[in-house]
Amino acid sequence: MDTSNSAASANKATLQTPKYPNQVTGMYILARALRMVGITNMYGLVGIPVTDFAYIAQEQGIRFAGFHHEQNAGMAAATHGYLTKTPGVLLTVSSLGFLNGLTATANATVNCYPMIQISGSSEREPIDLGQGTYEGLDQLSIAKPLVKAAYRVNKPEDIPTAVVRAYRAAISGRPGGVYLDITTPCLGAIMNMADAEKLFYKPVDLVPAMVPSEESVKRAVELISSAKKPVFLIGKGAAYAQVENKVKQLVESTGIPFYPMSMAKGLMPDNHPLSAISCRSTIMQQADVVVLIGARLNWLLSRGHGKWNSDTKFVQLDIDPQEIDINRPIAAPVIGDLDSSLTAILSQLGNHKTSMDPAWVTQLQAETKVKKAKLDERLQQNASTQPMNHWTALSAIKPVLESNPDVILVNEGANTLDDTRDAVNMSQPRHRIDCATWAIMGMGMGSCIGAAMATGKSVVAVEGDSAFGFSGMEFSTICRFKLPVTVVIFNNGGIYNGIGVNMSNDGDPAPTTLDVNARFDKIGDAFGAQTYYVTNPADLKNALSEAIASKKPCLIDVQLAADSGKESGHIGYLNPASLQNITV
Ligand code: ADP
Ligand code: TZD
Ligand code: MG
Repeated sequence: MDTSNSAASANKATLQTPKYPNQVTGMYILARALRMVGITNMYGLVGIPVTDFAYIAQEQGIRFAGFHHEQNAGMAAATHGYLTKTPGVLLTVSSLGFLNGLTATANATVNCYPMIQISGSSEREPIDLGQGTYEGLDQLSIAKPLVKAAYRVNKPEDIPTAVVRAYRAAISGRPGGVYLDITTPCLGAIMNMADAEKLFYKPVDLVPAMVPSEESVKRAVELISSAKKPVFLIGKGAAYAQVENKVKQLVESTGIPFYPMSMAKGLMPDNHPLSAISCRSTIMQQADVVVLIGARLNWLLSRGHGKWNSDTKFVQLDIDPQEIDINRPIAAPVIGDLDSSLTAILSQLGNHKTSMDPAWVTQLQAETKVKKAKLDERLQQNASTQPMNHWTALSAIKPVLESNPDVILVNEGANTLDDTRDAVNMSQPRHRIDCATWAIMGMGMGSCIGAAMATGKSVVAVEGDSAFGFSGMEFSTICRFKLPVTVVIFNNGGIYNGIGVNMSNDGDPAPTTLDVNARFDKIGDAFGAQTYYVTNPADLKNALSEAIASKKPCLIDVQLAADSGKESGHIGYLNPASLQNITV
């Protein structure tokens, strides 16, 4: 007899035929409240005190994805939020489970992704008195500085209000991570069902439009119209806001070139005639007016300094007034949601003539042509190198991904990130998800799962071997949920590469060294996936095409040379300089 199965069905029966039909718990109220605001998915890892809640949520129609580690579940929730414009939900247990998940909630906050982390917490009194209770931790205080908003719920009557507040906080204004702390006594508290029913309500206008002032729009339109060398600089805020149609109209009606940040690639096709994606330095040095559309002038844009021309004037379209003037004076801030701001700008621009110098566009187009030829040559030159390097592998991957534009690309690593971003053209909005603002590793498998579940689309992850290690165990989750996800691992045997030299000669691996002979494909075998181990570009191309077409979990271990890749990829200059001779 299969005892585990009968135990599972007995458990289910108990849940579906409550012992006390007229009474409900805080757990039930929480599941219902989440459904009332439209939550359909939850990502997490259960245990005391949230196991039964996850079962009840499933029963209430919320798809629950159970993970091996909370950080990965949190990355999935954050990606779900980014792709759907509704908060992704993460469920964690108390203490370490909460802390593991909080890393992802903090990362979501930094990236402006809407998500809600719901964590069970121990009863208050022994925590407040430091009496050593089970998984006791003052979670609310720890979460507060790292998230957009944090609330604790002590009474079941307060749950619906708390859920609506968390939802509004995650999504309104600049999106971010919200923490909802629900105590064990609250989850287990019993209420009369009729009284509980009265608590639920459908909130009105959950995502209110925020319309910019007429004056700010006028100022921006005048500046754009007066520019000789203008550029639209598009960030992931625009991808999140789903304003691709308005951006297209803006670019095409004015003829002004655009430059996308990494996750805004594809909002306008990278190979559009007005794409200036290869002309970053020229834009920084020569553009006279740059219009930031849902992009921050943060470290990814040298904080407005470095190569930037000190005379460049900025227009900035953002929802957050506190984003203005933080690194450079902003000549024309337009504060509002992007949809409203772009609508207003488009309607006024029609009445203005632009002053753009036509030579500006031809100059950028000529530079784009030269840069494209250089990239093609680089791919060509490396196309048959043995053992493969990053560019050999990308010469095989690029045509496959570009001919499957509807596949979502997840990408992390150092060289694996930089080279894939530069090599693979995107042509659809929100089809590139990467390490983003904090440049963190560990978003890979969670983002694949969140992207596949939120959209139903196929996903390909291109992962460095180090990057994959942060969340690799979740390949098992991809398999359990039978998701159409292909994970491609670039194995060069280390962080940046596999040739680091240990300066003590004690026989231990160097700090950046992993294992160039590791067979990652066998991890896929363990979970029943289709797997491939490839050592040449022809096999890689076939494997990737077959894997995408299968719409099943697949893992491709790509053997690279240990000396492929340089320290920190493109951002080695951020390292403090050492006076010693170090081989990485
Ligand atoms: P990137 O990394 O692509 O440059 P950032 O994450 O730095 O993008 O910037 C995104 C910006 O978009 C943030 O400043 C955020 O406040 C803004 N933003 C997010 N959603 C909206 C929206 N709906 N309307 C206007 N601005 C938004
Ligand atoms: N830890 C976390 C959470 N984020 C980080 N960014 C790092 C450590 C440091 N780091 C990078 O910035 S890139 C990287 C690490 C560990 C991995 C690079 O190696 P890889 O890719 O194998 O993923 P390449 O192709 O070998 O460069
Ligand atoms: Mg590596």
